[in-house]
Amino acid sequence: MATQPAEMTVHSSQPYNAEPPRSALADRELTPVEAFYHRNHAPETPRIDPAAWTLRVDGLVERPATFSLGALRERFAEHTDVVTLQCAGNRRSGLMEVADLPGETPWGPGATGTARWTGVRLADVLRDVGVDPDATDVELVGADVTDEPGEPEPYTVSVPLEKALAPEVLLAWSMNDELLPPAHGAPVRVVVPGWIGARSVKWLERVTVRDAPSDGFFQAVAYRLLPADAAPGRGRGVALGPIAVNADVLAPDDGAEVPAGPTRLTGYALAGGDRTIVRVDVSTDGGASWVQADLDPQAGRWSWRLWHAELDLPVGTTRVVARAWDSAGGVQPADPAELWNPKGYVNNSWAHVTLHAM
Ligand SMILES: Nc1nc2c(c(=O)[nH]1)N[C@H]1C(S)=C(S)[C@@H](COP(=O)(O)O)O[C@H]1N2
Ligand SMILES: [Mo]
Repeated sequence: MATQPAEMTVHSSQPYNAEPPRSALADRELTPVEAFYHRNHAPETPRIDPAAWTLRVDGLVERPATFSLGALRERFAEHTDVVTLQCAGNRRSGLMEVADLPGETPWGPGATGTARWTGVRLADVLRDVGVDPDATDVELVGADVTDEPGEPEPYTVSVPLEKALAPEVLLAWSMNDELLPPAHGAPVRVVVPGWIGARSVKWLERVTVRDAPSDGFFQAVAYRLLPADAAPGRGRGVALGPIAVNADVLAPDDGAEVPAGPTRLTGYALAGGDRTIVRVDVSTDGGASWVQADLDPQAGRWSWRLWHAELDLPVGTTRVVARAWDSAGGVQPADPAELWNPKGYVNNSWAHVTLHAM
């Protein structure tokens, strides 16, 4: 059944940056492609002929190789997994309420989504070409050229070899059982489960095995966590990798008017790296007391965990907050002011919506 296109909030058109409203994500294991956020750094979406596309695999490997899409599909076993992507800038607007972040996209709650991805394992491709013993990192290069570094540069990042060899990392050509759309990286994108969206390179063209992280702008300068008083610069701060435990309320919407009395609240929680979500707490008194939400089973090992809770809302305005706990006992911090950083990443402070009950 065709889904109605969601009302996306468009933050910019070139590059195209857009996010769905909470309601388009609520109560769905899979986010429809039409409602999946778009996060781009180049003004133009590459349009690549899948029949002409090739993937170059080189660097510290025994047998550098070039694969066509057909060769990838013939040579390596196909794998499908449900995986949540989340931009490191998701919920940045909450940090902007603490202090301004000039030039950064003011993402709300929607720079995240979950899809079923099909492709081959990056690990299988790397084993096929033979990785040198002194390799440590795998650079991933997209076809899109961005001006953000000051001079034109293809979108380039890297992941440590250990993650690149993990079975969950896919080179995917399909999203929710359809061919990957051009906007989401056709013909082939990387999917790096548990890691910030920036590492899941779209329009993949080249994989280079190295003995150091990529020098690409989006590895060496952007997507790095800086102390609050530091200025961004090459090699400064820490390159973000695994996602930090996060959660949000997806329904009712922030600012919604609802009938007083029992109200069903739903949302998602996502643990980063190889952690899992073990608990979600909800509070209507600013965190003085908490009730535990019910957790749905996960659609996949690397997908978000949907949760729901029934609250008894009194007439008037209630601010509802929620926080998730992961399997290492990690929990979301209360206050975005504790987290504010000069590029505005990783706002995983308590989720909140304000509801008006009548
Ligand atoms: N080639 C390329 N890959 C990219 C990007 C990009 O700008 N160019 N953006 C990254 C970021 S920051 C995120 S959060 C995800 C977004 O994927 P989506 O647009 O399919 O949601 O793609 C990542 N891969
Ligand atoms: Mo991102």
